[in-house]
Amino acid sequence: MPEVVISGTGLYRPPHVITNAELVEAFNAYVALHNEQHAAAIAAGERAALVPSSVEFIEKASGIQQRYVIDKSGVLDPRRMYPRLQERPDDQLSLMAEIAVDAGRQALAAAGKRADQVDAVLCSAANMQRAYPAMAIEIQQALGAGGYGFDMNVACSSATFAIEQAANAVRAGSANCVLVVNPEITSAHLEWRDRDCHFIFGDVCTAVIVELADTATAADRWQILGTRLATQFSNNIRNNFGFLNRSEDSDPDARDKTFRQEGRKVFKEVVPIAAAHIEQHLASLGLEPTAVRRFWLHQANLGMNQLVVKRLIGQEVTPDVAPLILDEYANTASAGSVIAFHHHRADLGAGDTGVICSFGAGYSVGSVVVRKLG
Ligand code: CO8
Repeated sequence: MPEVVISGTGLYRPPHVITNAELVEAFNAYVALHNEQHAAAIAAGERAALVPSSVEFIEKASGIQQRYVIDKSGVLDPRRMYPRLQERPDDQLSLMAEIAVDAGRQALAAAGKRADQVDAVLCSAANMQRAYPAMAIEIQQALGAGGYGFDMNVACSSATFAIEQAANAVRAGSANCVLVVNPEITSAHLEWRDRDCHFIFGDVCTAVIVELADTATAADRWQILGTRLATQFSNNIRNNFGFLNRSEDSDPDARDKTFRQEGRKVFKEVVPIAAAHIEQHLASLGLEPTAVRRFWLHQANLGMNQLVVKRLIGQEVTPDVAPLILDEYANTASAGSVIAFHHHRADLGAGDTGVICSFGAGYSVGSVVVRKLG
């Protein structure tokens, strides 16, 4: 089997930051407006009053301090509470493609590759902006890449699942150099009016170059020792938005048409699944968890990551072992573990081993075990 490496990464970070204080202020203004507007129904017991959010809860429960978003004004407008984005004509680059091209160009530069050396583009994210043509094909054209492109979605595991598809394509010889992009515009599918989840997500796009080891020229190369994917159906994280909605005459603004979850159940159920998955994957490669220099984990919840790693290595988890980026970026769906890998690998040396691992809706878990080449 030919060796496959990750030879470059890129990161598009949106221009606007929403701090927890700003978020809570807007949410609480929305709550006050709502309760005032429905005062009679609330007093008659026909409708429940909404309850304010708090910065203390958000930081204690999740570890999130702020998030980046493509549009801030719409999200923080208590009379709107979702981003304000401009519809674009068909002959203009679409928004998801635009941020993917930005991240993709950075990854190409890091890998020392020209776009025309890319022969497959995988656009893998928790939400696609349209049904067709595939976002990946628009990105392929905008970059000037060759070969083929396709979209895929495994929610928060979209990036790791795509890295496996890329590595397999390179091993099988159907591509030599694959660009994986993860444009996550989570702000457009988050219910900012729901106290239980309004703080969770942020926007971002990551990009990864996966190529044949023989043709990789970057100094910073990470051999893919193995990938492992697993899924197990659960309704605990779900979004019913879809192409059948119109035919079903359902309300496009109904609560089930945006992200919703049973957060506590997800926390409890996914921690053991993720820890066992990583342990078994490492064992299949003849590796002990304690031999892993760094875990670049899915970034949904600080406590969740600490528990997963503690189960694996049996000791308190330091940022050196499992770096955190969710304090700055919040949960960026599939991009989180790749952002951690992007920001926190430069200090590792030749021979160091690490695990990129995602977990989330599906349920889905994907792990990529990598070793830095000298
Ligand atoms: N402010 C103040 N209090 C609050 C708030 C708030 N904002 N929200 C809830 N509370 C209250 C609750 O009402 C509850 O009160 P009480 O005890 O009186 O009933 C109390 O705080 C505790 O509430 P929870 O049990 O809900 O709180 P948790 O400690 O469980 O924390 C979390 C909630 C942070 C959501 C936590 O459960 C968590 O992080 N779970 C893991 C979630 C996870 O990993 N999800 C993966 C999701 S992402 C994914 O797979 C991608 C999907 C695709 C993305 C699509 C883009 C949008």
